[in-house]
This record gives sequence, C-alpha cells and structure tokens, in this order.
Amino acid sequence: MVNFKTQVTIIGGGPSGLLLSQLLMNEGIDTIVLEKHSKSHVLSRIRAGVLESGTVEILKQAGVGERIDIDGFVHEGTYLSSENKGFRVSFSETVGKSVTIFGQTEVTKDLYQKQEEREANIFFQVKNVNIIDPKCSKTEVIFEDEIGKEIKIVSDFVVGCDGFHGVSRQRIPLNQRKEYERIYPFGWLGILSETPPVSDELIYANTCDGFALCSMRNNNLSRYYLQCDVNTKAEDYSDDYFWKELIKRLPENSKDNLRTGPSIEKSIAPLRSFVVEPLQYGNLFLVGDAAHIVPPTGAKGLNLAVSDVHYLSEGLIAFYRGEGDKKLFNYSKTALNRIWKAVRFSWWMTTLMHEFPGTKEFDRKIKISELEYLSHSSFAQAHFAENYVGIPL
Ligand code: FAS
Ligand code: PHB
Repeated sequence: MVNFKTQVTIIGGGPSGLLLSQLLMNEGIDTIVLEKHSKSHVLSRIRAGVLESGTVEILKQAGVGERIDIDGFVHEGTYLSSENKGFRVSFSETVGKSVTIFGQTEVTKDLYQKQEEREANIFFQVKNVNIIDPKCSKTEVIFEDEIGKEIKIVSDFVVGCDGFHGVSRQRIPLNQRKEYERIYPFGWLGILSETPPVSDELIYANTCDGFALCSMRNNNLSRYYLQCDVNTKAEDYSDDYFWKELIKRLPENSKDNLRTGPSIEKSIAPLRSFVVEPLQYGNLFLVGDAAHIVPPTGAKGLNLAVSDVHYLSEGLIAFYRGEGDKKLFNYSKTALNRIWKAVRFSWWMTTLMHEFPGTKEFDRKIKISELEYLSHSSFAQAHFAENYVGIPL
C-alpha cells in the first residue's frame, strides 16, 4: 500500500471540495482531493445557475471571480407569476443587493483550472473510499486509485464534500447523527436550449397546471424547468410537449417572447429537503450536499455549499495559524444556523410555487391569495428578497 500524509483530506471534487482545497492551499495548508468520477464527467453535469452576492465574494477570495465579472449576468430582481399574471420583486430596491447568473459548471471549471495551476493533489476515478476512524487524532482514508492501487492517506482532518450519495455522512454512526427529511411529490424536468432567454430576468411561475421556471446561461443559452411527475424519465417528454406545456404556464406578457428550439440537455431532478446534524464527528466534517439538500426552487444548493466552505475554511485556517480550535469546532453550529434558514426558505418557496397532488380548492385559493399578497406588499417582497439574495454570512 502507498502512503501519503497531508493536513486535510477532501472527499469529493465538486464545487465544495475544490473551493475548500483552493481556499486552504491559498493559506499554505496541504490538501488531497479524492474524486469518484473523471474531471470531464464532473464538468458535464448541468446544475445550479444563481450565485448569491456572498458566494461571488467568496469565489473571488479564492481567485475564481474574473469570468463571473465578465460573463455573469447581474440580476437586481426576479419575476414571479400566478395564474399567468406576472409581477416583479426588486432585490436592489428592497434589500439593496443582487444575484449573478453564472452556471455552476463554469464555477467548477474555473476551480479546476486554479487547482491545476497550483498543482493540487487530486485523484480522479477513485473507488472504495473508506474513512478508517474519524475519532483517531491522525485520521486515515484508504481508497483505490484509477488503476486499482490501494492508497492510504493519513491526515489531521477529513472533509466530506462528496454530495448526497457520498460515503462521508454514512461514516457518522446512526446513533450519533440525526437526519431530517421531506421528499416532495414531484420533480423538475429541465432543458437547455440554444435560444435567447424569454426574459431579461428569471421567471418563477405557478398555475393550476404546475410550476415553471425560466432561467438562462447566456444570451443564447436558455435553461427552463417544468414541474413534472418524479416517476417519469426525461425521455418520456418530447421537446414539443415541453414547449407547449411551458407556454401554458408562462405569464401572459412573456408568452410572445418565447423562442423555442431543440433541447441540448434534458434531465429530471427529484426534489427533497434534507439536513443531517451534527456536521462533525471527531476529525470528520461534512460540507455541501453531503450535509444538506434543498429543492432548487430557492437557488440555495450551491450557495449553501459555498457558505459551509467559508465557515469551515475559516476554522481550519485559524487552527493552523495556532489560533486554537474554537472556530473549527463551532463550525457545525455556525453552519447549521444558516443552513436551516435556507432550508426553510427553499421549503416555503417550493410549497408556494408548486401544485401538490390532491390539492383542495381551499388550498388553491390560499396559494393564489399569498401570491397576490406577495405581488402587492413591499414587506412581503422584502422578506422574499432578503432570503433569495442570501442572508448575510
Ligand atoms: P456535488 O454533488 O456537486 O459534488 C460531490 C462530488 O463528490 C461529485 O463530484 C461526486 O462525483 C463526488 N463523490 C461522490 N461520492 C464520492 C466518493 N465516495 N469518493 C469520492 N468522490 C465522491 N442547486 C442550485 O442552487 N440550483 C439548481 O438549479 C440546482 N440544480 C440541481 C440539479 C441536480 C440534478 C442536482 C443533483 C443538484 C442541483 N443543485 C442545484 C444542487 C447542486 O448545485 C449542489 O448544491 C452542489 O452541486 C453542491 O456541491 P457539492 O457539495 O460539491 O456536491
Ligand atoms: C438555473 O438557472 O439552473 C436555476 C435558477 C434558479 C433556480 C434553480 C435553477 O431557482
């Protein structure tokens, strides 16, 4: 067996693992990143699109902000609609902030580039990752590299950035962790199309037929989502069906702007809310989707992963600077405080904007009334905006 020593072993080479490695390496802290797939596979995943202003600041701190300034779209508000009647919530006029539209894939691409410039130690296509004993002062991680060679890493800390289906959360004994979950009875059918976006800002639409979201990646790459039956497959839906259903759910004043075209990507994402507590077990810490999942309605998934990385990196940097371990061992409590606020908002927005099976007429009237209230109340809009742009770190 080949042995390596490092300070922080990071399991997962998605946005949270790469960002954590970059922030730590910027402070001279040694890391090793283990990624289950190839780099091209990681970069082929189409995920998030909205970056909170706090996220942009942290990415710039890590040295990956240039392209966001050049190619990102700053949005000072968003459109919502109820029963095809649209209205706008201004972020800048209510809370003085904005969000930036810049694809997660591009963020991950830039993080890989920066990590490669730093000659970061990243193992791709690893198998059978096993965290030996997180309670031991020098924690061991054993895995097989891409040619099947068994490797052991000994490090001070191990960070699980390996997403919802990773191994790290399972390493916390069941009697030492508490999981909270809500599974939604629908999914999102998402497509990418090389067409101009239907609107200059996002549109979140609710109709009795269900939810729709209009987003974008650039002036000729649109991202659309439709609420769908989670027990179906993307190939069950033709492009023609998608466009016809989308136009039914759009606000009246946008229908004529819709430019349709062939989908270049089509996928269905299930929706769930999930949080595990605590986010630390011995020298093992959980970050990002390994620790929590939110329905993408509130655009919080990637942004929460970034704020976890911010808090944990601050704790690790303080530890290695000899400033003690208080901030590090407070990570779980600090991160969970912000996580639950984002989980609440994502649940609230998902419940408001989607149609649930078996909805009674009374429930429908309540939903329409709440959207009517949001369309006219500056206080309701300030609550929406404060949470959507991201509560302060
Ligand atoms: P990730 O899941 O991105 O990365 C985890 C990495 O760990 C992966 O590269 C995986 O290959 C690797 N890994 C897993 N097991 C491993 C093991 N045993 N050993 C080594 N590596 C391992 N968020 C939004 O804000 N808006 C959206 O629209 C949105 N859409 C989404 C659509 C889908 C289908 C999914 C699944 C998520 C979506 N999200 C969205 C959430 C998403 O953006 C996540 O929040 C974000 O990717 C979190 O980043 P990570 O924590 O790095 O987890
Ligand atoms: C996206 O552009 O993929 C996107 C935007 C906003 C969301 C979810 C996804 O709430």
